[in-house]
Amino acid sequence: MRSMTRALAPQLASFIDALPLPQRLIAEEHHGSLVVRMRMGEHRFHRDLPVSKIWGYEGMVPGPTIEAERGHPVTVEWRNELEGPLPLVVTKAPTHADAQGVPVQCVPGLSGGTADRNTAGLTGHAVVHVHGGLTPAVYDGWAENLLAPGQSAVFHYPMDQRAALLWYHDHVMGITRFDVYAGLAGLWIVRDHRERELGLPEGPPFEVPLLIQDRNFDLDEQGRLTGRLVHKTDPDVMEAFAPFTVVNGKVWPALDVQPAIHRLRVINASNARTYRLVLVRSGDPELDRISQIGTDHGLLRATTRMPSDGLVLASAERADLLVDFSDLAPGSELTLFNTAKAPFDGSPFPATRAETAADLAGLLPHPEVMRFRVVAGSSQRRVFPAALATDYSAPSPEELASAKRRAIALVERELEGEPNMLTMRELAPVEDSDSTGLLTVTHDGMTTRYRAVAAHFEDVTTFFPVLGEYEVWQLINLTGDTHPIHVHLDPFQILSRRPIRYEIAEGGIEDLVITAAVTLGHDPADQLDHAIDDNERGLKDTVRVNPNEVVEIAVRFTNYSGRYMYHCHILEHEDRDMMRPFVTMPMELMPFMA
Ligand SMILES: [Cu+2]
Repeated sequence: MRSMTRALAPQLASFIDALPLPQRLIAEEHHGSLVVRMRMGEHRFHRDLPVSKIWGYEGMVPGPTIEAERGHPVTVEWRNELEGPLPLVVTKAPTHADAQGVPVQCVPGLSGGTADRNTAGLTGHAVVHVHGGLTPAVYDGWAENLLAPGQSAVFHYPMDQRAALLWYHDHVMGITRFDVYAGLAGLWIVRDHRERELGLPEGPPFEVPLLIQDRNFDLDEQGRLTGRLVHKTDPDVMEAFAPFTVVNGKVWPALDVQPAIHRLRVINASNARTYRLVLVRSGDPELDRISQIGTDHGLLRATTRMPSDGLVLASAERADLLVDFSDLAPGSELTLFNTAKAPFDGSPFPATRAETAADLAGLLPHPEVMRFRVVAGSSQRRVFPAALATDYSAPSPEELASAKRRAIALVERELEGEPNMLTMRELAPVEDSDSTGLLTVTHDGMTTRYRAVAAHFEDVTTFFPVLGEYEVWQLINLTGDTHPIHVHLDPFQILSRRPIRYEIAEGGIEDLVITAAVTLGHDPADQLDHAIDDNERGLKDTVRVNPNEVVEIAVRFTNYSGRYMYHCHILEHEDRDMMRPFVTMPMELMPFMA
């Protein structure tokens, strides 16, 4: 393994390009009425790369940042003006590693793969979802309600929700991973009175959005990078993990900062890669410089410190950070590193070793993310209140006691001649003790028996949450990967994260037959602590479910009835059936449901 932990020489210089700030599209300046076109564009991901063809909102990567005010509805006419074909090469390399033993996902180029023909023919069907939006079902971007090139749709967003960093991205059934990878993603910021009361930085230069993605590019005959986007998988790994980290559309950029507190609005907008971010100065981690004030759906109740290993963000998770540069002299440099190997399984990695986190076997050839350079400016030190949000509380024991409980197993199905398929099973408790093909969950000597009642997206809907009522959803991970599970519509709160042991019978994961025994309790060989981080004690819409773990979340849908989706936000999983519908209903209609 010695050769596997070496770093690869980067083919692009790091910290050269200035961090771009996405164009702001402030809804109030347009009376709440916006037009956003999806267009083919040309984008330069790095000074030394040729231009890449992309599909982007307004032809840009990322798209414009839409900024809205709480309580002021926004209307967007989404115009699909995409021109095909899909501007990236999709390939599955024939081997997991190249002749030198380097995993093919750590290097550019097709690695012997051929261009996939079906994706090469895609002409640009699209549907827009505002992730984190409390959006009526008809405007939520149902994955099958597509706009063909030349078509458009007007979506109404009530914006009756607290301030938060949301994002909008493509959500087409089966090809979200390609459309988002091609560039169809942008930020959406909701602002409100409470944030202004706290005096938080708003807009440049002290509020800086960081949209983090990983991208790969093709090579020409001479081995030079061409700029053409490459989505590469291999026989062992069905997710695309790319070697180049891109922030706001630039590979390994740098940002000049004044000696002051900066508010970083961070989102992991990668297809599959999880990041564990560590800020390093002169070789040492400086996580104390950072405090976290918000998560997916906005402000936490109180400022929290970074977890000791660094800030973990799986696909679609967000963090609102205050970073204090006020004591630093001009010329100081701080570098953000990623220490999470891929596929991520929750394994710890000490922040002190962040600079040497490169790990080829862990598909992390270059841990660099970006750099901050302190420049001259009047040093500003401000103290923000420690108490932040006052508008939410944990569900009460009474509310939880009467809550409807639902169970979902995250499973891995072996397929002939293909990587395993990661997917989900909705479970229903059974009384009949003679049945076989069940999943059992044993806790304190009590065993609950479940059968799988839905496996695929198109299987019958089994979740009908009642508006206004709490439900407890139990996510049971029977796979070796961490899955970021995202629920559309209202945010949820994490109730518990507990270790499990489990045994799956030989061939025990079939469509609607799961033969497995789960026991609550810690396996001695399991190194994870299965704790809820302080920064997860807020309003979330995406939660990491680690291996050997069951996570319980309290969900409560409020205002909108209709058909929505929940899914793994690893786009390669979502696209291959790790996604299911649910239908929210007002209480008074429940007696009429068949
Ligand atoms: Cu997943």
